[in-house]
Amino acid sequence: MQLSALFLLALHNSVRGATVLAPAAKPTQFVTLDIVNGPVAPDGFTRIGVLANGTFPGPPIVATKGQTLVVKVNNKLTNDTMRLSTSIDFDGVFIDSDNVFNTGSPFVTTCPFGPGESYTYTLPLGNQTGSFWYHSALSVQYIDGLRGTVDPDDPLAHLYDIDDASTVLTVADWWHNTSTSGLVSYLATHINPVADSGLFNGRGRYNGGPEIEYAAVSVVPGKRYRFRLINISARSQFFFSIDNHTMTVIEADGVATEPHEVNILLIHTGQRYSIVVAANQAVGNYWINAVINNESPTHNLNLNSTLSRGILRYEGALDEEPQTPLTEGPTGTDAVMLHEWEIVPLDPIPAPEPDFNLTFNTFMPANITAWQINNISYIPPSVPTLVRVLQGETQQMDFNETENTFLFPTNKTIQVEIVDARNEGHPFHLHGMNFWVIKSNGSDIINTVNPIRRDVCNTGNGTIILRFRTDKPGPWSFHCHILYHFAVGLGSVIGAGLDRVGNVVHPTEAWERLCPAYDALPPGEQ
Ligand SMILES: *[C@@H]1O[C@H](CO)[C@@H](O)[C@H](O)[C@H]1NC(C)=O
Ligand SMILES: *[C@@H]1O[C@H](CO)[C@@H](O)[C@H](O)[C@H]1NC(C)=O
Ligand SMILES: *[C@@H]1O[C@H](CO)[C@@H](O)[C@H](O)[C@H]1NC(C)=O
Ligand SMILES: *[C@@H]1O[C@H](CO)[C@@H](O)[C@H](O)[C@H]1NC(C)=O
Ligand SMILES: *[C@@H]1O[C@H](CO)[C@@H](O)[C@H](O)[C@H]1NC(C)=O
Ligand SMILES: *[C@@H]1O[C@H](CO)[C@@H](O)[C@H](O)[C@H]1NC(C)=O
Ligand SMILES: *[C@@H]1O[C@H](CO)[C@@H](O)[C@H](O)[C@H]1NC(C)=O
Ligand SMILES: *[C@@H]1O[C@H](CO)[C@@H](O)[C@H](O)[C@H]1NC(C)=O
Ligand SMILES: *[C@@H]1O[C@H](CO)[C@@H](O)[C@H](O)[C@H]1NC(C)=O
Ligand SMILES: *[C@@H]1O[C@H](CO)[C@@H](O)[C@H](O)[C@H]1NC(C)=O
Ligand SMILES: *[C@@H]1O[C@H](CO)[C@@H](O)[C@H](O)[C@H]1NC(C)=O
Ligand SMILES: *[C@@H]1O[C@H](CO)[C@@H](O)[C@H](O)[C@H]1NC(C)=O
Ligand SMILES: [Cu+2]
Repeated sequence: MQLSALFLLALHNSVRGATVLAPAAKPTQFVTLDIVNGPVAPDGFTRIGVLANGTFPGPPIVATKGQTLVVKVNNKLTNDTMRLSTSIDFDGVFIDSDNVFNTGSPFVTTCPFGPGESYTYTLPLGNQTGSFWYHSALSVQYIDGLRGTVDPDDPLAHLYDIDDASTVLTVADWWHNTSTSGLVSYLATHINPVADSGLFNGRGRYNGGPEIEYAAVSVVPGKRYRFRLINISARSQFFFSIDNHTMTVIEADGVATEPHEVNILLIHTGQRYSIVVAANQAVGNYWINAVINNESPTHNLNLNSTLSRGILRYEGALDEEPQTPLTEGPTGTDAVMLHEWEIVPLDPIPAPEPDFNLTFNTFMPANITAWQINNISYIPPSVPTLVRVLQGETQQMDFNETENTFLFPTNKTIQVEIVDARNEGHPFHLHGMNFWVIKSNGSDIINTVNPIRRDVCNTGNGTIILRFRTDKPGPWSFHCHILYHFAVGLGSVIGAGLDRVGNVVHPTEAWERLCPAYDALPPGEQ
C-alpha cells in the first residue's frame, strides 16, 4: 500500500516538471486486493456488492514500465446470493506464453478460487504502457461491482501536464439487482437486462432516486490533462463529451496513437482511451456528459441517460453544478465523433497477410436465449482448457464442439471476420495480446498498412475484420465483453500452438492447487 502511494507521488512530480526525476521504480510492485461483500450506493440505492477493497470502482493500481506487478487477491466473499468464488482478469495486459496460467480466464486457463482462499497473480509488464483495468472474470459476477482500473504509466509527458490517480475516469453501468437474478431474467425473457443507472467515476442518478452529488474532476486553468477513460460497464456503451472542450485521443486500449482531436466519442465495454483535455476555457463548471446508451430503456424505467454525468471543475470555480442545460453532448454538424478507422498507432505495424481465415457468424435464435458463433453456443468445460492441454489434449478432436476452440499452429497470422448481421454490437475481446483492426464497424475501409491495434473491438452493422498472431502458444479466450452475452454462449478459445504449450508453460504449484480446491467446494460456494 505504501509502495503504491509513494509511486503515485513520484509519477505526479515527474509529469509536472520535465526536470523533476521520479525515483527509479522498484522492479517488483506488490499489491493486495481483498475481494469482499459490502454495501455500496453509487446512485443512492444501497445494495450489497462484490467489491475490491470495499469500494466501487476498486482502487486504481499504478505501475511503471518494466515492473513486475504481483497482485495477491484474497477472496473474502461471504454472501451466497452472489457467486462466492472468484478469479481476476487484468484486461489488456500482455501475457507471455509461459505465464498464460496467470490470465485468470475461468475454465480456459484456470479454476476460480473459493471463499477464504487467495491467489497471487504475477504479471511482468515488460515495455507495455497504457491504461488497463481489472475485473472478476467469473460468469456475470463483475456486474455486482468487482471492477477497477490497472494503470501502468506511460511517460509521454510532452503532450500533457498532468496524469495521476485523479485523471483516471471511469464510466460504468450500475445494477440494483444481483447479476444472478439478471441472468435468470435474461434466460426467461430473452431480454438483455438494462442497467438502473450510468455512473461517471462511481456516481450517478436514476429516475426517482436521490440527488447524489455528481463526481467532479478538478482542473487548474492552463494545464493539459491526460484523462484515462475506461468503460468498466457490464453491458453499456457510453457517448462521452465535455461541454466546450475538445478531446485529443492519444491512446486506445494501451496502444499509443497519433493525436486525433474529437469532441465526442463512443466507448464500448472494456475499451480504454487516453484523451488530452486542455483546461483552456473560462474558470467555471462544465458538464461532463457520460451518456449511457442502452438500446431499450423502456425495459428499465429507472434508467435515464441524461442523469449519467459528471462535472469538470476549474480551480477557482464555485462548488456547484454548471448552470448550463443538461445535454447529451454535441449533435449533428457540431459533433466531431471519434471513428475507430481514423485512429492510427504512433508506431504503426502493417498487418501481416493471413495464413488462416475464420468467419464468426454471431446469432441468437428466436426461441432460446443462447448466443451462438457459427451455430454453437460456448459452454465452459468443467476442466479448464489449459489443464487438459498440459495433460496432452492438444488435438482438435480433444475439444467438444461446445468449447468453440479453434486450433492453429504457432507463428501464424489468423484473420477473423465477425458478422453481426442484426447490428447487435458485440465488443469482442482477445486475451493476452492485441489484434489489428483491418475493418471497423461503420466503415468499408480495409486498412492493412497502419491499422489500430487494440484488444476490444465492437461489431455491428455488417462485419469487422481482425487479425492476430499465434506467436504465444496457449489457449486464449476470445469473447464478447458484454457479460450477459458471454454467459449465454458468445465465447470462443483460440488454441495457439497447443502442442508446444507443454514445453513453455510451467505453472506454479499454487495454480495446480486451484482446480482440486474448486472441485471440492460445495456447489453453493463455487
Ligand atoms: C487493499 O486493501 C488492503 C488491506 O487493507 C491493503 O493492504 C492494500 O494495499 C489495498 N490495495 C490497494 C490497491 O489499495
Ligand atoms: C446478501 O446480499 C443480498 C443481496 O443480494 C442482501 O439482500 C442480503 O442482505 C445480504 N446478506 C448479508 C448478510 O449481508
Ligand atoms: C523493451 O525495449 C527495449 C528497447 O527497445 C528492448 O531492448 C527490450 O527487449 C524490450 N523488453 C521487452 C521485455 O520487450
Ligand atoms: C429486480 O428484481 C426484482 C425482484 O426479483 C424484480 O421485481 C425487478 O423487476 C427486477 N428489476 C429489474 C430492473 O430487472
Ligand atoms: C458551451 O457549450 C454549450 C453547450 O454546447 C453552448 O450552448 C455554449 O454556447 C458554449 N459556450 C461557449 C462559450 O462556447
Ligand atoms: C463498455 O461498453 C460496452 C458496450 O459496447 C459493453 O458491452 C461493455 O461491457 C462496457 N464495459 C467495458 C468495461 O468496456
Ligand atoms: C430524465 O431526467 C431529466 C433531468 O432530470 C428529465 O428532464 C427527464 O424528464 C428524465 N427523463 C425521463 C424519461 O424520465
Ligand atoms: C483469406 O482471405 C483473404 C481475403 O480476405 C484472401 O485474400 C486470402 O487468400 C485468404 N487466405 C487463406 C489462407 O485462405
Ligand atoms: C428453435 O427453432 C429452430 C428452427 O427455427 C429449431 O430448429 C430448434 O429446434 C428450436 N429450438 C428450440 C430449443 O426450440
Ligand atoms: C458437447 O457438445 C454437445 C453438442 O455437440 C452438447 O450437447 C454437449 O452438452 C457438450 N458436452 C459438454 C460436456 O459440454
Ligand atoms: C516462432 O517464432 C519464434 C521467434 O521467431 C521462434 O523462436 C520459434 O522457434 C518459432 N516457433 C515455431 C514453431 O516456428
Ligand atoms: C450500416 O452501414 C450502411 C453502409 O455501410 C449505412 O448506410 C447505414 O446507415 C448503417 N446503419 C447503421 C444502423 O449504422
Ligand atoms: Cu455481445
